[in-house]
Amino acid sequence: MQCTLPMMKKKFITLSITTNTSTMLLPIITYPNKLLKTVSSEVAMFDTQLHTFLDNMYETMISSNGIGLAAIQVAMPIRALILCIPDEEGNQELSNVLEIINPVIENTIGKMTYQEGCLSVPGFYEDIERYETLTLRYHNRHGIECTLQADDLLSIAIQHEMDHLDGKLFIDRLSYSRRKKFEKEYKKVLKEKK
Ligand code: QAP
Ligand code: CO
Repeated sequence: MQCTLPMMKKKFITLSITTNTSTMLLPIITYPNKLLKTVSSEVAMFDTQLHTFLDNMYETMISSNGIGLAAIQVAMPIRALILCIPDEEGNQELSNVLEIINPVIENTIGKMTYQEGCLSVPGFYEDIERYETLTLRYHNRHGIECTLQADDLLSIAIQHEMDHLDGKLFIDRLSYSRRKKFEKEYKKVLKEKK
């Protein structure tokens, strides 16, 4: 008994440190914050600092009920994004998380329309046309070069998040009249929130 008490104490401290560092939520920037217009820079260092940041992005995305998040949405202007497309049961498995760094679209096939939303434009959803299928080259968190073929929702989500890396939002792709309608409705909602 005299021996187990200090051991238990040590275990408790170690666990609490791990929990604290893995659940750091980052504030999500929302429209019309000008930071969302930033053209993000390429990632050069695939170090622990990047890994911690990606872990925090994941926690932030899941806790906000998102399926995708770009680094600039949490005020970090680097070309990094994460995605977690829900499975048939709507579960977002940790094993399905994609961390995409410095992505480049290599090839595209077809077009499709999907009703998109964005954590930085909460409460608004609009039909946007995107490529149906794409081939993507990117780096993973360790700096390893990867290739991926995506279609349907994953393809759309990749294009949506890649737009963020160039300072573009899905509402920037609306026609003039639909954008005007959006601005009017969004202003009204912002006023009501105050
Ligand atoms: C981007 O969007 C996306 O308005 C990810 O109140 C969207 O995770 C890719 C969200 C559609 C492909 C298709 C939005 C959560 C989440 C909201 C999101 C909201 C709560 C958006
Ligand atoms: Co978005």
